[in-house]
Amino acid sequence: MARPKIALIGSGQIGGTLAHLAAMKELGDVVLFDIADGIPQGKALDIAESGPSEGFDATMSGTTDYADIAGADVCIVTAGVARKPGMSRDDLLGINLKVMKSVGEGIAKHAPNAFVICITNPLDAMVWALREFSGLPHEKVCGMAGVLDSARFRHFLASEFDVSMKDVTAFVLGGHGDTMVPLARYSTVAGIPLPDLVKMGWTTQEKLDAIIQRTRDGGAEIVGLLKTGSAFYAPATSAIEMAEAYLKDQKRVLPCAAYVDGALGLEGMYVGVPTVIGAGGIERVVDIKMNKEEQAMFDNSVDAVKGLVKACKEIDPSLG
Ligand code: A3D
Repeated sequence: MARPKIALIGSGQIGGTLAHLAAMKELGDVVLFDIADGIPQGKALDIAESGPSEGFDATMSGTTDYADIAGADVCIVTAGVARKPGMSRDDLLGINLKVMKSVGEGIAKHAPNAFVICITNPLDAMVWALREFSGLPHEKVCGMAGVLDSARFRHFLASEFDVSMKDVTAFVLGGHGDTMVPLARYSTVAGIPLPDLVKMGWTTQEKLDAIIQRTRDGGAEIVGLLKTGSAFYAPATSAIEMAEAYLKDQKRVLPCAAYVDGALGLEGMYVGVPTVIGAGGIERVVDIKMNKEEQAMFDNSVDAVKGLVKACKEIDPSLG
């Protein structure tokens, strides 16, 4: 059986890291695409030359021609611009919306059967626009944000409790922005919910609140340190986790920006929710129940996403 084909649309910081990770995990043959001629070809050759030492079997190629992504099983989209210090994710909207149009059309023409994972910011609006421009089925187009935001939350919690991060599960829902909703009640250490751990004296409510805020600001913290761009190692790892769930039909339960129509009281929109990812793409949205306070935070986040989608429609009336 032929190896799966993974097309990476955008070969910048995240795109290059995605290619390296996909190779190391032998998820399939990789095609790096970018409009900046030389970058995808150079990164593909560099990673291919790490193959003999690492011992992976996967071909790497770079291109500026959409025809080369033909028949891709997975497309991961990072094309566009990233944040610099002082910019919010929403500042990227106008530029990246135009990029989503060309990417959506390229995927529709050459890889219409792919499972598409969008990473380009502002995430929830861009994944919606990418789906509109590509016309692919909703369950085959999703966005990566919740896995990363939850991983950041898990990392901070594991450090606070001095336990293995393997035993920390966490849930972050809503839009990928300042309004994201880390859900303490559904986050656990080996099944013990965070509010119980506060009662047990493992941490204080104040410390937990600070960790939740640090999770919300997790992207900005890295932008502030790097000064030249935004995070790329953890975002790439998170998207690879989703791609692997699809390619291996793992039925992973992962939070991601998915099309929700009916669940969680939402009607036909993309936002961060718990999902099941398997060979069918987004196979299910987990319709969790929130308490009043959580629901209010989620509603606020949903409104922020709706505002961004409205702005997209104003910029490009064809999105109607
Ligand atoms: P960067 O290193 O700048 O790479 C972007 C690449 O896209 C560059 O190589 C560009 O040449 C290329 N590009 C620009 N326009 C096009 C086009 N029309 N077609 C194809 N390629 C194009 O950025 P990055 O890799 O650090 O980040 C990529 C995106 O991910 C940005 O929008 C970030 O804001 C976003 N991001 C999202 C998260 C989430 O958690 C959702 C986290 C981190 C970054």
